[in-house]
Amino acid sequence: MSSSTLLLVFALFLICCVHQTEAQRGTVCVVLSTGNTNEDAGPIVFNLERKLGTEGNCTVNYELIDETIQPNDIVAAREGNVTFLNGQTMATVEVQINDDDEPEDAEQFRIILSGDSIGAVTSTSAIIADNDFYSPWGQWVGDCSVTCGPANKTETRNRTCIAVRVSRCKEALTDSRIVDCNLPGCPTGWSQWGSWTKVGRCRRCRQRFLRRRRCLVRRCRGPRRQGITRTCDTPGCPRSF
Ligand SMILES: [Ca+2]
Ligand SMILES: [Ca+2]
Repeated sequence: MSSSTLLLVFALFLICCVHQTEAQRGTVCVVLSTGNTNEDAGPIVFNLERKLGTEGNCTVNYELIDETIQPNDIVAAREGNVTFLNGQTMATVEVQINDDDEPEDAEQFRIILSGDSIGAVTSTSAIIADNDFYSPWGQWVGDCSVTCGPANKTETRNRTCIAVRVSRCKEALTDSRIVDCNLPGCPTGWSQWGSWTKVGRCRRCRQRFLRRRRCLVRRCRGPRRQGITRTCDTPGCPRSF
């Protein structure tokens, strides 16, 4: 056998070995799993699948590329790698996302695989949908129609649409509820008598005084006011009659 023939056989042997090694090790493709999600429903999970062989360990690198996302939208390293162990066919890359408070459009990023063992599909995109449509609810507001005793009141609260597109706000902006007024029980009967107060002017050393009390319930029996006549507190008037 000539030297050129030997060289050709050796080259074919090497090619065959390489193909055999790749066939045994397989290749890894990315399969989008939870590609699109609301920003409060993370993480986004990319499934990686190993095909055409599962012998030995197989490592692929990945990179997360910003397409429209902001720097703080993803709470994860932008680079990493995944190792499939012998016999392993599936693995995942989980990307934690940030549930911010900023109204914004949906945002997109991409995962890209690299390495010696990557397959035909090495990249796919994921979309983070915004969930910031409304302002926080305001305070509950409502008054009771009575000042004491059992009663309910209707309270309302409001919020505003803060979404980038107003059409996204499909839920109510006003909320209401009926709650107990939680008032103290109403007093029974009359209040205490008030102090005596002068009525009119002092005439012939006599002065009319009056005091009143207030009914604290729906109806009361008895006088609402009392009157009395006293000596005027004026020099020259007798001390009493
Ligand atoms: Ca949010
Ligand atoms: Ca947001």
